[in-house]
Amino acid sequence: MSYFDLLIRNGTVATAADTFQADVAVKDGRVVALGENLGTADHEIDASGKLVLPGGVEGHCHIEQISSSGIMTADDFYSGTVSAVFGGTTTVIPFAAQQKGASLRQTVEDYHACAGPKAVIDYGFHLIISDPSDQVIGQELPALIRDGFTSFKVYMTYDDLRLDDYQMLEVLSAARRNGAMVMVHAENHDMIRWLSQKLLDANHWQPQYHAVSHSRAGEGEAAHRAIALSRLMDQPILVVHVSSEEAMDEIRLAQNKGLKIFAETCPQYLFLTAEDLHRDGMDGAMFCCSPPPRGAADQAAMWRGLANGTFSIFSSDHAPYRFDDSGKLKAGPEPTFKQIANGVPGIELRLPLLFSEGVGKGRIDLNRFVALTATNVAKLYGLSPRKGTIAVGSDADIAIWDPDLEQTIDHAMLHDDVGYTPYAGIKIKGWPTTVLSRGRVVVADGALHGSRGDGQFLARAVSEAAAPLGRLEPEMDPARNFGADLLGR
Ligand code: DUC
Ligand code: ZN
Ligand code: ZN
Repeated sequence: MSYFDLLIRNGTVATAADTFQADVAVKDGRVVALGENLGTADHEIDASGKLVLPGGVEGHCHIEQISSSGIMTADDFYSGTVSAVFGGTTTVIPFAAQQKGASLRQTVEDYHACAGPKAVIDYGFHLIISDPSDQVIGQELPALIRDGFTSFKVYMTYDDLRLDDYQMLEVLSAARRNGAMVMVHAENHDMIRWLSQKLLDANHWQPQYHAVSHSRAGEGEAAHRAIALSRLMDQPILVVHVSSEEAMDEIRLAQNKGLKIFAETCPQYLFLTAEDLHRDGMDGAMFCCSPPPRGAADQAAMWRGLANGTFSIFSSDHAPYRFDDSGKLKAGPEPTFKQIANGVPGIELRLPLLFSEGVGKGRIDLNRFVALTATNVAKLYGLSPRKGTIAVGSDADIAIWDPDLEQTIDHAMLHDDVGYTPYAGIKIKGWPTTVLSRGRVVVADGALHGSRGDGQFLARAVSEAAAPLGRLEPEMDPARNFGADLLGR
């Protein structure tokens, strides 16, 4: 019997900070040593010629979630986490989504019951708040934040989810009082509503008009407004799934002023365009997501933002709906663009796509890749340093990559239950061939070794990133507004 349970030998280790040659020793599910000549272990993996990277942390995915219009995602917690781990992701943070009128606590219990017996890798939950009643804001939310649900998403659009600006301020104020990260879906609701109505009135119902109805101007305006609300409350936000240069510029401007505005973009905004929604028949429905894919200039802007730090994280926004009457075509064989479930799958390809086109083509370096896909996600959402890095004491969540493996994407190589991939036909180089979760091999050479229920729930800490700047607007500063303490903290 050796002291170590596992040694990963001869690999090139990369973290968000450094790339170096080292063996990695694991005991009781954690990394316990990095170095040379570490001795022997019960189990050894030869990583010669391979990259040894932290397993990805997926900060934005929808699993076993029923949409506000009543459509169930194709993936449950088994297929969703299996698909994730085959693509090098070892932690997922999907949503526990509150339906209007429902208790948040009950919502969380329901998602726990689904995830516990099925998840193959570790998971936490963000909350989606669609009904910020006094009970939710005053009682349920503070208690849930204490229990490790330290981030939540709010929507500025969608009839059944959207909050008005007043409600957004209430949520931001609760986040400030209790310490939580607020994720914002930023699109102008009435611009979408008006454009959609006019398009439908003119009989423009096909999938491509989805992209027309979700304008760049509407995304930019909402990002600007969300930033103003965040500034007034002195409460950081994270703008999710940024698709347009216009929204990105608003975020960059705010960051340049020193505001804590974080942002995320996704594969669909790098690899798809609005042209994909024009495909034959109803095929364009497979590419309908919100915000929609844009154009080449926006794609180039997203790459710039990934490289220059405007975006802290890269997430899939995996929102998988089958291309049949259980999903995209639930409203009938020719639904209007308003009836098509919004979302594209991407949980398995998130890392390989970014690795191939980002690291492989020199747009970002390997350390930035690790930061965007793992380390920063863990930091922003209260999982660091347990997750998202390879360091002594961290969980041994590790993906061993063959950087030279070339493949052409085809849905048959993936493990989700969606039935299609929007990225079919793209040639990629690099794939994680062995993936470990807490030191256990979950994937090796194309085979699954993990089981249902192996994943553990992660109660998350409050992240540093969610802490207010302490830079109050004059109107919110009791010393300058006749003593009124409007923030209550
Ligand atoms: N847009 C969202 O806001 N969520 C899920 C998928 C999508 O397209
Ligand atoms: Zn969203
Ligand atoms: Zn989403």
